Amino acid sequence: MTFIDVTRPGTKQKSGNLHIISKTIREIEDIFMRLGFEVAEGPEVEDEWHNFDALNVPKNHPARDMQDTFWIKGVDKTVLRTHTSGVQNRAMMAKKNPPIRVIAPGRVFRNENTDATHEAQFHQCEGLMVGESISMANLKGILLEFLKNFFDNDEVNLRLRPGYFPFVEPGMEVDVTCTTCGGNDAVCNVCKGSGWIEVLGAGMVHPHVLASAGIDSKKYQGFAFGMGIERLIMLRYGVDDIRDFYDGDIPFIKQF
Ligand code: 2NM
Repeated sequence: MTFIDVTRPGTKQKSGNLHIISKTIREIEDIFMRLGFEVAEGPEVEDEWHNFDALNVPKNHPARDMQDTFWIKGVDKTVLRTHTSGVQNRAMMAKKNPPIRVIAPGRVFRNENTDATHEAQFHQCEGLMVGESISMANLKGILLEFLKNFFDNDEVNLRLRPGYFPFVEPGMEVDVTCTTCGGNDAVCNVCKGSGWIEVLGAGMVHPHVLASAGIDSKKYQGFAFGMGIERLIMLRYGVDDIRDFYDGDIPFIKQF
């Protein structure tokens, strides 16, 4: 009988790790699940109706242009989704008896030039809550709870400014207390001394959007919001170029 020499140590295996985007999506899901939200997913190749019509985006809206949206060549009325709102439409359709609380994280696509803060593909997390007597107070409460958890800071505050998104009315832009200086640095290079950073879009779901999903907009109201995941990560860790996430640079990826 021959014995194999087993005394030589094996080669050490290098272990990989989840990408910071995957990790952050899981973390965002955990926060919203604790607030009673379900997580929903849907297709990245979407039909025009789910991506635009059901969301009250007018037929002639510039967002539908080829410059802003990737239309699939040779397939009629089909796009790479520009947001995850189609997922929320399906969630509303599937569960017509509110309350509905759902978030839709995932990859989205915009046909635009890339620079340090823009990529042709990035990740979003949208959220939606529909029920009887849902108001902006609920929107503010949920978002504040999310931001405090995400930035792990109870001092974090938010403010709402008017903004326009076709799917909501009224619509607003949401600023968070500057996570770098806390509003205490007049020459802060992140908030430019204003003390606030824009991190989210939000609003009360437009009655047309509820109606497209078969929900009685006289009886039910809802709020919705959308945030860019890369942007949140950049703020939290001080990453200054969105392209770093996709360069496949191992030292960059390993540091999270
Ligand atoms: C945003 C801003 C405001 C949004 C709307 C919906 C839906 F499907 F319920 F209508 N989902 N997400 C929304 C609203 C997204 O992103 C900046």
